[in-house]
Amino acid sequence: FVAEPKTAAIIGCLFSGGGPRGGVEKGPVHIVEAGLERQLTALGWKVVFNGYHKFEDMKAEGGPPIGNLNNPRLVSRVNESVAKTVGSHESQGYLPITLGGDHSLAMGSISGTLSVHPDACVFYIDAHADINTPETSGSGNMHGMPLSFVLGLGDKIPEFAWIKSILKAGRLVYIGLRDLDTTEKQILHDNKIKAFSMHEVDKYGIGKVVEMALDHVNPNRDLPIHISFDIDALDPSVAPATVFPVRGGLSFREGRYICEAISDTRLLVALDVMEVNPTVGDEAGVRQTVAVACSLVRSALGETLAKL
Ligand code: EXY
Ligand code: MN
Ligand code: MN
Ligand code: MN
Repeated sequence: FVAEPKTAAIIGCLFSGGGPRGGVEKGPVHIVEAGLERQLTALGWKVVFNGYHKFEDMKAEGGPPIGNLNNPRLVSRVNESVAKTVGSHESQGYLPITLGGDHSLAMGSISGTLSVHPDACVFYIDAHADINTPETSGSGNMHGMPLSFVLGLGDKIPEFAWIKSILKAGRLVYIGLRDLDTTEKQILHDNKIKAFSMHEVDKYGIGKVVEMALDHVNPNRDLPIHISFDIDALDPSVAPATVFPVRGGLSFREGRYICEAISDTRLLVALDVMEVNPTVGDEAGVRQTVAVACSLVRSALGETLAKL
């Protein structure tokens, strides 16, 4: 299997229902208006962009509470729709770039990838593990839970029965972790999920970490790869405009390196860039964060400025 799509599809998801506050739904507009389409075209890609996904017709209020979940019905419907969009782009051979929006959207984007590539593996780049189940979550915010849903962990909730293709724990790998709930550490341990925290990035260096991550989820370098990149994986000095900054994160180069190395495998089938929140901090910080987000996308799609 070698994924060599020449067409990228931008899926801008104006959604904040999985997080604790708004603003993050404005992320995709900033990223697109910074010139992402033109930048990807300059790299030789055809770019499909059919406007933003606003989910305005999906107001899903009322109904009995589901555990402590915030906006469960809305999050479910939005993600079911995202999964369909991502899956339909991938089945046409396009590379979907899902722009968030809060990271609950990974529930849809990863489900969409698995519907077309059931053997895909996921590189989850984040300061956080986003793997609470509805039972373990203290906040009820679903951007802290997408992976428990795609892995099929936790009690089954009828509302989310549309999630059919389940990711095997051995096909998930993290890079950048540094802020986990105790419950999440237990889940990683119980399910033997491979994670390279910032401690391992410091210890081995990013080159070795990406190689070890690939060896774990993709030993023969023949499985499709989905990258879900939370901008808060990067150090707050690099990407300040996000709601859950955690110091001690990836440098700009480390973030780019992950994307460059995966681009080199020619196995990338889908990319998410999540949690850019243009309402956090000052204008310069927002501009910088948006520019960094665009740079990550370009590097995943083959830009190699740092290579001679
Ligand atoms: N683990 C915490 C929770 O479940 O609420 C915090 C999650 C933050 C998620 C951030 C954006 O990636
Ligand atoms: Mn958030
Ligand atoms: Mn996240
Ligand atoms: Mn995060």
